Amino acid sequence: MIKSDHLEEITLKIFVWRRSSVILVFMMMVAIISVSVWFYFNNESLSAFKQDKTVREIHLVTGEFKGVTEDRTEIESYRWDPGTIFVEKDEKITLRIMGVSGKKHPFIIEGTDYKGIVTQGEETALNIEFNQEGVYRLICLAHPDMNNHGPMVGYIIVD
Ligand SMILES: [Cu+2]
Repeated sequence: MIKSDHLEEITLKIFVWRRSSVILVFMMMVAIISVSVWFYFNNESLSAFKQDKTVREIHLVTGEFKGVTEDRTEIESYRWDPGTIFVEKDEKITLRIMGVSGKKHPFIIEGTDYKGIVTQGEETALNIEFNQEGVYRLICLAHPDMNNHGPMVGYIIVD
């Protein structure tokens, strides 16, 4: 009898221990999941906020200079305005170029893969980022020099 009672007590203890450990494990899992979910959403909102804050917008327009020489020859030159912009190294920039003068301006940023087309009456947006300091030229391929209604060349100073 004594032996059997003792065994019962042990069985009960194991049962109690097991039950409480199951509850403990369950509560820990709930806690871990809650914390993970909180971090997941919190991090996402933080990074979204950070991104919005670090992308700087720079606005340009396409302009046009016109003149008449003494022999009454009309001359003109398309321009990016402003003609020089300053950005930080590794800074995230959105260039927004509004087409005011000239029908189409296909362009490249020399030394990079960045390119696009600015069309009259429309805005062209381009996300750019430079990992090396230097002076980068924004060149309109239709008006690159004075013989082609240019030079339509802008300068991006990365410092
Ligand atoms: Cu052009």
